[in-house]
Amino acid sequence: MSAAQKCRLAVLISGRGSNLQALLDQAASGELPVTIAAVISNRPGVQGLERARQAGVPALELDHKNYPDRPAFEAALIELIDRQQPNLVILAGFMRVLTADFTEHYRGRLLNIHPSLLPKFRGLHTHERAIAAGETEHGATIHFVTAELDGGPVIVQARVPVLPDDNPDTLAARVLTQEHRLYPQAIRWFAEGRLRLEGEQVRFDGQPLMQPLRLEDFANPTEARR
Ligand code: NHR
Ligand code: GAR
Repeated sequence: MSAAQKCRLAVLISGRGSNLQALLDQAASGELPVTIAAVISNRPGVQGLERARQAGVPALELDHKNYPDRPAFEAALIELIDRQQPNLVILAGFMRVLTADFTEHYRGRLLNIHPSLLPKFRGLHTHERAIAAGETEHGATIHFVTAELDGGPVIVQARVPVLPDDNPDTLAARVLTQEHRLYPQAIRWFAEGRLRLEGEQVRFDGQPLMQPLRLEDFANPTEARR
């Protein structure tokens, strides 16, 4: 990728696509120096595909139910993704576990957003579990994807308080607002060449990252940007 050539993204989704929308909006406004080459959903007819079409981005369906097993689905998925020639592959609410063959193929150029402060609460139903555990703080994490589910090297996190009256939906909404700022920031760093994976080590501006970056150390308050 030369400076003149924008980072090409393939975005993988399974549903609503609100994180995708944040990327589409920032790519359109020029805030995010990327080209969204395609959006791919393993579930047909989801809202995220419509969001892509509205933005003039190719919206592709690859229904996992049409394949006999995970490896067969993933072989087709790899072929479809590679045809888009992306520099970076983004999981944005993508809900299928990926095999090591897939994660190795895209090692160092595959990111996920997970709705918890990893390593806490890997897997599903994170908001419900954070409340049940009595956490006072929760959030979202961007990490490089490896074969270990939600276990790849962490890049950056956004934190929110858990309030006494929260239920999983109110907490999820608070986290989601931060997700929409968190993913564009991490992708911008990757597109600018500031972020890379070296072995198991994340490097940011050439330095090994000893702990996750914190979004609040970078992002301006929304008010200040207006
Ligand atoms: N694959 C690997 N190898 N590593 C990761 O870190 C991955 C991954 C695939 C998806 C996203 C993830 C999350 O952030 C993700 C990270 C789906 C499941 C799951 O159990 C778990 C974690 C994540 C996504 N999916 C069920 C399955 O059988 C299906 C659930 C459904 O369809 O509703 O694949 O949380
Ligand atoms: C987001 O909260 C994302 O962090 C989470 O699903 C939601 C997708 O919302 N991802 C996972 O739970 C991955 N297993 P969106 O489709 O509106 O972006």
